[in-house]
Amino acid sequence: MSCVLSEENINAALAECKEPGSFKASKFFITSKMNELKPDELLKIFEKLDNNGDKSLDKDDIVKFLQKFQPCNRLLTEPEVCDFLADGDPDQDGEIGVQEFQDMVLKSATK
Ligand SMILES: [Ca+2]
Ligand SMILES: [Ca+2]
Repeated sequence: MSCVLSEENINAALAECKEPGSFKASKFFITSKMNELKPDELLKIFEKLDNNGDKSLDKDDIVKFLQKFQPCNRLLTEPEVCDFLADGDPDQDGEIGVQEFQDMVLKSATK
């Protein structure tokens, strides 16, 4: 992760969602400055988040989202995972594809 995002911005984003229930994907993307990355940089992050390499993020991938930035972080709660999917899965197949992920992150800029 540190190859595309600064440690400082990641830490700021993680600090905002320490408490279970406080994670909001769009807020995380803005604070970490992930929404200012280029699509190919987002692809690198996507590949790290995709545990089983099937080119989509399902609930099992998303629950570990914070741990991909720092292994000591908590898992996301069930409602946080559902919110994440509601934001990033417009075709509602239960998974976030590469294009959906890039759209989700980049549109956070205007919120
Ligand atoms: Ca996956
Ligand atoms: Ca989808």
